[in-house]
Amino acid sequence: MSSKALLKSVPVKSSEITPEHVYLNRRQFLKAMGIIGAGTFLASCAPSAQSPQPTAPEDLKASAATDELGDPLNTYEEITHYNNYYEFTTDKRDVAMLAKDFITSPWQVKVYGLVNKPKTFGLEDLLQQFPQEERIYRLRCVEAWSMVIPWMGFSLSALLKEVEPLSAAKYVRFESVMNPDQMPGQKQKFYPWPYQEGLTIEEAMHDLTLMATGLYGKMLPPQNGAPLRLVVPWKYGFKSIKAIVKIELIDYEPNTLWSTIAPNEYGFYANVNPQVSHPRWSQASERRIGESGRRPTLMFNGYAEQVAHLYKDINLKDFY
Ligand SMILES: Nc1nc2c(c(=O)[nH]1)N[C@H]1C(S)=C(S)[C@@H](COP(=O)(O)O)O[C@H]1N2
Ligand SMILES: [Mo]
Repeated sequence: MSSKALLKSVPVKSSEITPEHVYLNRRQFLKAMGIIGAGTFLASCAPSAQSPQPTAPEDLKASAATDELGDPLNTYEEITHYNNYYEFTTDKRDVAMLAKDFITSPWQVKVYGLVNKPKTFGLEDLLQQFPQEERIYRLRCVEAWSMVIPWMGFSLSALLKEVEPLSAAKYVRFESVMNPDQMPGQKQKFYPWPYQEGLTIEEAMHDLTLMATGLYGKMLPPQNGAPLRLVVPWKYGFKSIKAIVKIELIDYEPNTLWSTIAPNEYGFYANVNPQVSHPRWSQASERRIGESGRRPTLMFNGYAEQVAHLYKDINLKDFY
C-alpha cells in the first residue's frame, strides 16, 4: 500500500447519488435479497386503515444520515469508487470497473477447524438465518484516509456460535476467494494469494465485528467485497477482508497477506492508534473522503469505549 496513492479529494459528479436517493430500509433490503416476497413487502408497507403502522426501530436507525459522532455518511458514489481490492488492481478508482462482472452467486463459506459443528453455508443460508441489520461504521485505512459507511450485515459472533467453537480455538483465520480468471490482480505473483486475515477469538466474538452483506440497504457491490466481507471498525481497513470463502478456527496466530509481505509495517493487531506511526507516515490524522483538510485520528477509530478492554494486557505502543 503506497502513500503516494493518496488523492486530494473525490470529485463530485453531477450524477452523484446521494444517500437519500439510494437509501432503502431494512425491509426493502431483505426483499432485494429475496428473503421476503413482494407480497409480504407490499402488505407490510401498505397504509392500513385499521391501525397505523408503527415505525420499526431499524427503520428509524436506518434514516440516520450520520454516525454516532455526528459525522455525515459518505455517499454511495464515494464508497463504491474509491476502493482497495488488490485482487483486481492497486488503483482505487479502477476497482469498480474491473470488478463489475465478478460472479458472486452461487457462493459458499466454509466454517471449520476447532469447532464442534463444522459447516459450509450458502450465502442464502446466512441471509435467512441471521437477521440483517444496519451498522454505520467509520472505516480508517492504514493509508490515512477514512469514510463513514452504512453497512448491512450480522455479527460474526452469531455465525461462530452456530458452529460451536472448542475452548482450544484462540484465533480465527479468514480467507478470500482465489479466482485469477476473474481477478486480474491475482496474476501478480508478488502477492501471496489468496488474501488472508485473522482475529483473536475475543475480537471475532465482539459485537462490533460484522459480517457485511450490503451497504446503503443494497447488496454489496463487487468492489466492496461481495457477497460477504468482514468489517472490524476499530482496526485498520486491511483487516476487513473481502469476498470470504473460508473461516477457520485455530490455536495459533495466523499469517496474513500483509504481515507476510511487510511484517514491520502491517502487524496482526493493527488497531487504529494515532500515537503509533506507520514506519513511513504518521497516523495522527486522516483525510475523510469528501472533506478538505485533515481531522485527528481517534484511538481505536473512536470505538475505545467498546474495545479497549480487549487490550488491557497488551502494549498499545506496539503497532503489532
Ligand atoms: N480480499 C481483500 N480484502 C481487502 C482488501 C484487498 O485488497 N483484498 N483491501 C483492504 C483494505 S486495505 C481496505 S482499506 C478495505 C477497503 O474496503 P472498501 O473498498 O470497501 O472501502 O478493504 C480491505 N479488504
Ligand atoms: Mo486499507
